[in-house]
Amino acid sequence: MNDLGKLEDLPADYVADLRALNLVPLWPSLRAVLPPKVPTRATRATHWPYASLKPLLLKAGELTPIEKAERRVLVLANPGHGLENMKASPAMYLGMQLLLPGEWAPSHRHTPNAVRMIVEGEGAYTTVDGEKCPMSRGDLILTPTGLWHEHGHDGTDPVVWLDVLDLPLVYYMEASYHINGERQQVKQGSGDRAWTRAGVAPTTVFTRSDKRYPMLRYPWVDTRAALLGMAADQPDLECVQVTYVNPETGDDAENILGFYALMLKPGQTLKLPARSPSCVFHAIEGRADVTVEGADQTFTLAEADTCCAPGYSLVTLKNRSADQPAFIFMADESPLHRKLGVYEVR
Ligand code: GTQ
Repeated sequence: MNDLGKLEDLPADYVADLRALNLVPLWPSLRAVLPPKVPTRATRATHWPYASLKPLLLKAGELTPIEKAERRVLVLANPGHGLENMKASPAMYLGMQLLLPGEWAPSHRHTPNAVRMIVEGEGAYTTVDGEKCPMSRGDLILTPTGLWHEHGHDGTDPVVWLDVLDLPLVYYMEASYHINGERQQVKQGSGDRAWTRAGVAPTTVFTRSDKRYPMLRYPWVDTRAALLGMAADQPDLECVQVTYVNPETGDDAENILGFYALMLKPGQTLKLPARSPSCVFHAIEGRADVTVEGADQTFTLAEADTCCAPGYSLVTLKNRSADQPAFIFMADESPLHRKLGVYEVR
């Protein structure tokens, strides 16, 4: 079964004749592209500690003015994919972006979807599709495919956020491009206010706005309160987790990547099932040990640290604190896997 013919088994002139016609024999590569039972994964379990990354990001602020960078970002690249390919996983790109007081990252739109998870600093904002979204620690702000977005900063201290984009996938599809635009006219109001109270929602016959993304900002205060409420009301609930959704449709907030917030109860150890999509973990509050099956070490995720795990691996999360909850932001490739019909839980 496993002894398929090799390329070297074939006469060199035959292989040359094939190549001249842009033809390739399948059998020497069949096992590589369809390995038995478990996919080959280039994605390596990788940890990006914030404490070591932050000084280098601030240094980028000194070295490169925003006008020369447009977006001042250090990319969290997975060595398994080759650093220059700027992938955290097959479909996920991660970047830590710095904006200094008074700086402006000009308006553009692009085909990849993005979200920002705010890591630290106050006073910055992103204007998305004309809506001004203030940035505070732990907030999640969407910039879905095709929507204009630009970043500004009226505060006094550096602001840092984590960008999560489906850029590697969209680039692979040869569908990645951007368009530069003018400074946006800010419209009144904020989408998230209409959806602040779960259980009451805008009556669609009156409010239909043709917006595919009615909610662009998910304030951390609300997400955190939901997690604490769930944990208090359902003491037996193992996995205290919420999914960031489009409140109008209940679907995932974006089309390709999925976003979640998880609370680890004091002292809790949580085993996540092995699933086909790769996953990213980012500590919003508290510290957690992240053990990825097959990886030979356990990462201690300190506040603002980020790590990733390849698909099809068991991940165990352990809250390092015995008396405080820990809050983890997660991003994964589940919506993509589900849409393609390859989603699996092992
Ligand atoms: O802030 O618009 O990390 O366009 C990469 C590409 C951030 C952004 C990134 C981008 C942005």
